[in-house]
Formats: sequence, C-alpha cells, structure tokens
Amino acid sequence: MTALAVTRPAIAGDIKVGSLIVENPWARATPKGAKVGAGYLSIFNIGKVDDRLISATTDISKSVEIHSVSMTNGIMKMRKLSDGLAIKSKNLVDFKPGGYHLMFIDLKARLKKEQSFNVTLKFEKTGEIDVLFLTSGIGGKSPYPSEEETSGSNSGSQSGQSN
Ligand SMILES: [Cu+2]
Repeated sequence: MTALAVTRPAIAGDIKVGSLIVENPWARATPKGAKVGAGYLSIFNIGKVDDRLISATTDISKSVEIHSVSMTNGIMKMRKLSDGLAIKSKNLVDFKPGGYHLMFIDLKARLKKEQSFNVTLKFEKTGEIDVLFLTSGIGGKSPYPSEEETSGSNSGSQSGQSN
C-alpha cells in the first residue's frame, strides 16, 4: 500500500465512452437493515449531441432508480425520474447528496465502507457504460478529493487534450 497525501483509489478512473465522461462514482455505506442506498457521480457530455441517462443496473440491488430531490416548504422530497435524466451537450450533471442520485432499491446486502461495486449505466445515445463505485462511510462524503480541497493540484478536466 502506498500512502499518498491524496488517496485517490487507483481502481477508479474517470471513464470516457463516446462523448461522455463519468467521474467520481461513489456511494454511502448503509446501516444494518437498510433496504436502499444512494450513489453519486458526475457525468460530462463533451459532445455536440444531447444524451440521456435512461436506466442503470447493478448486482448489489434488485433495481436502480434515478432520483431527483426538490425542496418544498423546507421539506426534501425524492422523486423518481421515470424518463431518465437529460445529459445535454456541453453540460455537466452532478449527482450528489441533496440532489440527483441513483437509488439502489432492495439491497441484497448492506453497503460497507470501502467496498466497490459495479453499476451499468444505460444512455440513450452512448449505450452502456460500466462504472465502478466506491463506498464511503455512513453519511460520509465522497471518497474522492473535492476540487476545493485540492486547489493547486488541478488535474484540469477542462483543458484536456485535443483529440
Ligand atoms: Cu432517492
């Protein structure tokens, strides 16, 4: 094991398929007996054509739903997006606590900290993308360094190579 100042797991890289870049997929550990879990990630569409996340599947739960969260009179409500979520051209869609998330419905086992598991995302245009999720603690934060926390060491997702 190497002890780096910034522990970004080597197994998880940003994945680029077609015009989509999927970054930082992670989930929260779940308490004993919990039937659902939540997963988060970022999806960039660097292409000229709009795409749409239509569904997802995984081995860890019976099904996966795409949820949004809205605030109504101070009450947070989750809503299932039955038609999926648009990932528009030149846009970044962030799934994060309090916002869009993947809901793992009917977990087969509880999610433990530092576990990793596979999720297959299905997009209307791009097709399927296999993504490896990493699990943080119960109620924890993303296991990836956030941009604010790593200011200075900007690995620059916007000034990428021209291809
Ligand atoms: Cu939800």
